[in-house]
Amino acid sequence: MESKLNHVQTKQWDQLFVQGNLITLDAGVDAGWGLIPQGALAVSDGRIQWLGSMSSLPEIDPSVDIIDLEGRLVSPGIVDCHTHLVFGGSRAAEWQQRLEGTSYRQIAEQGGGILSTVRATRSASQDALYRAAAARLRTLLRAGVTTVEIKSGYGLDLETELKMLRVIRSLGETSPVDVHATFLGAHALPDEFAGRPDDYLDLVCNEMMPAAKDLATAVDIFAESIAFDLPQTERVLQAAVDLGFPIKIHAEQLSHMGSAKLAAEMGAVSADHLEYLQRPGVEAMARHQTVATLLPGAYYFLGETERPPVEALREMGVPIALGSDMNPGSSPLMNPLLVANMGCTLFGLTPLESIRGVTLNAARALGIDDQVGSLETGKRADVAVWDLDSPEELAYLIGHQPCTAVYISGRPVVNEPLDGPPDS
Ligand code: DI6
Ligand code: FE
Repeated sequence: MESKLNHVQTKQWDQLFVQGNLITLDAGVDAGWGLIPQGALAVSDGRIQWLGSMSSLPEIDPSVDIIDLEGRLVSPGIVDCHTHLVFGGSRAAEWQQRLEGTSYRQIAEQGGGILSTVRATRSASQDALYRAAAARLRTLLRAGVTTVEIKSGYGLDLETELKMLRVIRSLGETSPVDVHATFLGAHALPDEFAGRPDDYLDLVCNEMMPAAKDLATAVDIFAESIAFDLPQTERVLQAAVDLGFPIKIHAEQLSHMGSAKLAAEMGAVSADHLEYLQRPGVEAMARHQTVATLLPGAYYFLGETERPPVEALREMGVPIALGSDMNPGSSPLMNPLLVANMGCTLFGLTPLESIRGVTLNAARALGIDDQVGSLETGKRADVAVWDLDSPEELAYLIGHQPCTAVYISGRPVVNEPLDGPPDS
């Protein structure tokens, strides 16, 4: 170890972060937080070149840009691996209807729900969609999010699905956040195809999906009694596989259909929601190492009472990720630490499982865990700095915003001055 360190050319480092309490989440170190108290982290070309304790730091070339973390907690940047943050309109009125007793399912069956957001998204300009989504993305960034997945699925026609995907591409170009687009044309059956789901899926598979090839990096489907059934799900996922897309699925959210098992067997990178997941689905996901992406915001906001089978997932070794599911209908949630808190309080995850869920396992749900999600040499220097004392506090405090700085590829993208004592 020592001799290797001595060979490090310090002057090749662009930046050196010093005096941070690092949570590496490096699975190779231990199965825990991978804590490095009083740690340092060196970056070149946007990648982590070295990390370790201050006491093992090699001699520092004076040309290195030094960032003093002043003893703060430092984690990998947060990865939000499941959002629908591009959409038109609002569903606040529908939420009030739900508070008065109408169910999410009833609203959907009356032509509201996803279809009401489809109408608003179709009539919104690309620019208006972009501006509304950019504001939401900024909220996530300030809260420590460095990578985000965003789904289409509120267009449900070729033109609007592509409009959404172009908005997602623009967000990736203009925001420092690393943005991953997922095509979700099979989110609901649009009005004009009422009673003709197979005709709609012809359009999804034969026209929309090939057209989305340059704009999206994965394909998702809402498999549910109010959306698409099992044979329809298989058809859409097979078309995606044939086009070379990684596949994801909204599975077992409101009822059990066996869709998580199907998707796992078809090689899905993740199956998401999973409140009604049963044992055979867990087993298939374990066998295929499909990531279980749990979305406690939707569980909370819909007043769901069926909990995903966390104990079975844990026992069988299924990797568990957490996402915000940020969307106007079932989870208008833009706070990743609250997602982690809900993972603990609502689903029974440990704070470590929750934080791993919004970092390393979320990266895995996007197939990019070789790039981001933990602090390890060779990975992108995506780093969040927190004004907190211990790692558990990341998932403990509710509604506080302790993120003081965010770096993406080593570049400072958020830098909040700490509130010090008043000047005397
Ligand atoms: N499940 C969800 O939670 C979101 N989509 C889905 O398939 C909700 C979408 C919405 O209600 O607008
Ligand atoms: Fe969703």
